[in-house]
Amino acid sequence: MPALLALLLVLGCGASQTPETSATSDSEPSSNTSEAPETTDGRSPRYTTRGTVEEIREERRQIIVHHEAIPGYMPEMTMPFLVEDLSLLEGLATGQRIELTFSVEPGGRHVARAIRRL
Ligand SMILES: [Cu+2]
Repeated sequence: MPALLALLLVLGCGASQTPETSATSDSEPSSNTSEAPETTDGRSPRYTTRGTVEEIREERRQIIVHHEAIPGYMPEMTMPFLVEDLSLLEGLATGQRIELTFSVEPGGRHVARAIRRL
């Protein structure tokens, strides 16, 4: 059930694009050009939003966050973010309010880059 829920959440995300059918590595994850995203290294777009920690899945390097609307990118929703750096999870618990910075990687993966407790 949780796995299915997560899948549905991923599919419901604003930047959804099927990785398997769009395997061209240098194509943009979405054609949304209404608002230029903040970038730090000229590669992956980054966004910062606020939200609430819904679930922490350290063993899957995943955190489920209910985030606020991100103008020009995504509406308010609950969705998973990949956590490559597990130290970002230190001190976090379900229900914690956070400010989250994430990047959008090729294939539409959303990777947490910074998490600040509010
Ligand atoms: Cu989202």
